[in-house]
Amino acid sequence: MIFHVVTLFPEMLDSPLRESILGRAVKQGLIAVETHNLRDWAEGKHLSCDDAPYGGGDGMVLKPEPLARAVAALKRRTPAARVLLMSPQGVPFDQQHARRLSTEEGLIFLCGRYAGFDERVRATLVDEEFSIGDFVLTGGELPALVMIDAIARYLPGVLGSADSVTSDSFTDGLLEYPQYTRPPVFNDVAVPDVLLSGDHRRINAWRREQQLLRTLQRRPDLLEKADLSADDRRILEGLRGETDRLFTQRSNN
Ligand code: 9D3
Repeated sequence: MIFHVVTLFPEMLDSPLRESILGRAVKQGLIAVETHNLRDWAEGKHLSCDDAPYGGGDGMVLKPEPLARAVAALKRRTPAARVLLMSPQGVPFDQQHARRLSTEEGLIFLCGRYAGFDERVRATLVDEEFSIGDFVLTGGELPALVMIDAIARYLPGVLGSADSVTSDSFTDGLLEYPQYTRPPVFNDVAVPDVLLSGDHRRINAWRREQQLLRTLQRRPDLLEKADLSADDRRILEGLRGETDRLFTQRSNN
């Protein structure tokens, strides 16, 4: 799969793409990431890519023509590529998007900075618009990198078998269970007995219950979409009852 990133700051992407799992995937030719300077498609003496907004107001707006020339040039290279706009107004990127986009032949990421995009970029050049969450960054480069990272993990050979995508907690929609390694006691906190029992049925049951408890406590919103068995639902009802009783006791004191 080929990722094209169009940006005014192509060097922002360089070093993360050389490291660790992504770096190895690039070396092995499992993915290719090309960064492109938007200024290469700008015109005029100053090669400007932005301009003042019609109607007035602060800030600048990214001009549509350089972006259009960039998309046209990159589609000649990768005709089937989908064009993704990085912006705070986009759909919140999630694990389902990562999995779906991993089946594409190529992706073209358009990154802006504080200057917004001319609306006709959205209307005529872009297939999908993504945000990576409700916080303000200085540009779309890190979001593009985040999406590339999440998408690349799904490509065959990118992950070692130890870190498999199928065992990701987000795959069944629950948070992960607590993990422990040596020593058996650290800062007066002992490893739960069940994990030392060697009884793998009990261990698996405990881990599933911990997943449900954590998700209930930290991310109850995830439970609505989670992939839950009848057993899970029964355990969850028990946990809900327990935490409700605790809460009632505390608020009575
Ligand atoms: C919505 C705020 N805009 C009003 C003028 C200004 C603005 C602030 C920051 C426009 C762009 C940016 C830079 N952010 C991104 O380009 C961006 C982003 C983000 O800030 N948060 C989460 N996801 C993304 S994807 C692209």
